[in-house]
Amino acid sequence: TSPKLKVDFNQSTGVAVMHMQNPPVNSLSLGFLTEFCIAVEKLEMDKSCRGLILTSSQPKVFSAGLDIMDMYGKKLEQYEEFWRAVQEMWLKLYSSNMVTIAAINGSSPAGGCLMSLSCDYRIMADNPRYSIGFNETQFGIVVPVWCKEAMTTIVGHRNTELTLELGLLYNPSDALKIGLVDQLVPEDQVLATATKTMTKWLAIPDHARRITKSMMRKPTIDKIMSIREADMQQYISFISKDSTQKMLGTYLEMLKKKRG
Ligand code: CO8
Repeated sequence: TSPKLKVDFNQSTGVAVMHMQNPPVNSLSLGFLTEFCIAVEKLEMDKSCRGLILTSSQPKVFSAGLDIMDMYGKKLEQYEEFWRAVQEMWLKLYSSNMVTIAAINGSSPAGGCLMSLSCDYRIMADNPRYSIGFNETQFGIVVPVWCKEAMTTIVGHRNTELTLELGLLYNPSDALKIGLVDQLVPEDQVLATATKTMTKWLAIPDHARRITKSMMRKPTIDKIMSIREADMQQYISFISKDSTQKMLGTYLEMLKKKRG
């Protein structure tokens, strides 16, 4: 199979640009997540890499979120393996020592939004056709507690409550208003702006920035690590329920019918 990521690492700037390329919509499948975690770990271990820009090489979509096919009609062991990879992706990105910037050049629902929220800074294309947020409850599923925790630290309790309960997706200007993204730029300037922003972040002495990032994020990470197994059990029991599977099946049908 062809690689689902293209990583361009610039030795002279110390910045890696990671292009997600899992057609058609960069869904976070088990295969994608596995490749993603390995790639991030490799960059993390390379002392010369200080910054990571995450973007999409698919038109119009940053990431469609978790791959629903990995959550539908599978065996318990497969649900477990998948969820382990989802937890790992979040932990790796949220706790990264690198400066991480999401260059959101398309729609970014659900898991795509989580990925963006795990970064230090979010720049989104100012195109009203794109949306970002958490639509899970709309099709009958519930985000994990660590997703709620991470979101609360960024947009506060009230915005998180409204978004998660109603399953809201925001257009870029509304996302900016609640602080779900930090900056909007014209579509063709997303990557260039991310690169410029990265230079600003990298001008801060690494050790001071890293210690500060850890100070801000460690309480959330520790909290999540302590409930990791409980979160796994909760996911498996929720996803394998007949009623959940039925709703996912209906949602998948709806997604596929949309084109015809
Ligand atoms: N998983 C699997 N397949 C998908 C997904 C997905 N998340 N999203 C889209 N696809 C498929 C479509 O079914 C379609 O398939 P086909 O070619 O066979 O018809 C193909 O990808 C292309 O999709 P679209 O035609 O819809 O592409 P567009 O460019 O028109 O739209 C969007 C792109 C906006 C990304 C749109 O596809 C969309 O809204 N997708 C659904 C997004 C979504 O609801 N994601 C939620 C995933 S769940 C999640 O991330 C968190 C779960 C929390 C854990 C729960 C614990 C219990």
